[in-house]
Amino acid sequence: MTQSPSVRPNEVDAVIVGAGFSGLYMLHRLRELGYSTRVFDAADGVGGTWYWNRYPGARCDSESHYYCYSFSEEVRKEWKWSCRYPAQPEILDYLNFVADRLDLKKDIDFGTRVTSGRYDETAQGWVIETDRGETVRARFLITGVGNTSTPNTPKLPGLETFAGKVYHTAVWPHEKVDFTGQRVAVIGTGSSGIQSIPLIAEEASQLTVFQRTANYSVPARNFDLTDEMRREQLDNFEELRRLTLASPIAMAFPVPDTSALAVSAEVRKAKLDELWEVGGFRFMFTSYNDIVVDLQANATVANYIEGKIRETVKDPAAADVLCEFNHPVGTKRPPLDTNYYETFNRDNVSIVSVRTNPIKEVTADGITTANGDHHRFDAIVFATGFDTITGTLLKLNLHGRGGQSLADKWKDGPRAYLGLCSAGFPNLFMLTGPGGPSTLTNFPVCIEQNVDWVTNAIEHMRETGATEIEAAAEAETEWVQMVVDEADKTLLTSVDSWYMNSNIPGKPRVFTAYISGMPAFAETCEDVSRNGYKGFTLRTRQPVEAA
Ligand code: NA7
Repeated sequence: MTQSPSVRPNEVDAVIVGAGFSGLYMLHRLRELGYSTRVFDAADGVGGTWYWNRYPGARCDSESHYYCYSFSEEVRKEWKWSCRYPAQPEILDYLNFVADRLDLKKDIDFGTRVTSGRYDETAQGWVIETDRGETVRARFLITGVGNTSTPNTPKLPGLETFAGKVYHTAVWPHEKVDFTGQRVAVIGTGSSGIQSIPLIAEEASQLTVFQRTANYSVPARNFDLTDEMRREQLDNFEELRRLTLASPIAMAFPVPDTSALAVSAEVRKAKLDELWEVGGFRFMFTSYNDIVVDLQANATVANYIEGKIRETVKDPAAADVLCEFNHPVGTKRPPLDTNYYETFNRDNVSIVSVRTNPIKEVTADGITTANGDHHRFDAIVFATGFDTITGTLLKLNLHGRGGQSLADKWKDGPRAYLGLCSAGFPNLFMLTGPGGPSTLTNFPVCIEQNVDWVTNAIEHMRETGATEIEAAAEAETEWVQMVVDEADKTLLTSVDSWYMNSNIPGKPRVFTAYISGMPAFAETCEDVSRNGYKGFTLRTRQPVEAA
């Protein structure tokens, strides 16, 4: 049974924000080592992103056997994934299963949002406030708030006058939304739009897709797992884990070692044909090693995908819009789909290019575009993504040393050493934080590494009597610069994307992810701790002298 907030301690070793993949494992590690913890989550249950994103078609793009925790052999053996890419309800069931198996829920305050955090320099700890009016003191504040957790709803003129229903994929109702017989608009063609459009199209009487950026989607080719496949994955766990840990994107498949330009067009086509049938991220990430670093290599794959789209979509005008590319393939988060392009062959589906024909206004009964066309709708679905990376962290309203706010410190872009700690904000750890590799990797692997490293740092402090850990400003500056310099060696900084912090007008345009891969990141973190927490300052609180 969940304890009521009033009987929980208001002074603990650590406060953890978020009860998704990160927060749950963090709680488990700290509790196992005897640290007192409070965990807060605004949701009424565990799951983080998988709690909120319940839109039709929501599913994982990493394969199930490595999109999960690895730390517990029991969990691994007791849980059975149904398919290659599980849908949201199954992933949420998994996280509930883990939380129950490890008895985590009793230590989580659900339905509670952290509204502020202030670092008390004298006490060397955080003072955290919640929307339930509670104040909790903790030596450590650990955020596990995810990177895609604050929805972005564009401020379309007139939206408030719309008389129909408005949905956002990231805060989908818990009950089924029935679009049968309805005229529906979907705005946005990132992963969420691409996953939901085919299913909404099956119900709606008419579906209009508003596309700002044409995306390069690859078939997921989901399939059910047989007992034999599951047994094989378990039997080969060590080898698959080795592959995962050696992979820059932390996925259990081999890293390609050939340039797309080093082979003939025929050989390249044969390889891409083969991988197109395999589907999933294997298409992009096991084919050639220079797709996101060399424009010419990139074009070979982009052209291949364009060919597939034009082969699939029968209406040339719709295909033209779907191929209105303005960025190299792989420079925005690559989506995977099931029947996305095929959906545009349905009589009830059409597409509008917002790039050439922007939305002028929303009226009571629909959407008017710049060319004067008026589309009538019963429902509008925003699949417009998130105030990514920094959105939720900044909403925590954190103030560090000298009362400086994180929002002020990050006004020109996020700054964090190892993507985990920010100078001036001692004893704050940001799991999967900005400047770390998480958004370019398979999350659970990065999360486990982050949590283990933070746990070791806290253990090191306990062993040495240190009470405060803080990233040094110079180490942080070097890290932030290195993140940008490494990204500049690729094509990813040449476009607007949420990796570039530039998916929403007004955000500072700066690359936010460590691009050199999970193995290099893990090794760097190890090197930092092996060398006395290089780049950090550790301090010990002096006892207050008696008057
Ligand atoms: P994304 O990937 O940020 O996609 C959002 C989509 O919405 C994308 O096509 C945007 O176009 C579009 N968008 C955003 N604002 C507007 C406005 N004002 N008008 C029209 N279209 C707009 O979010 P998702 O939810 O799909 O996926 C997020 C991540 O979750 C995903 O990458 C996975 O990691 C899981 P843009 O490309 O910005 O021009």
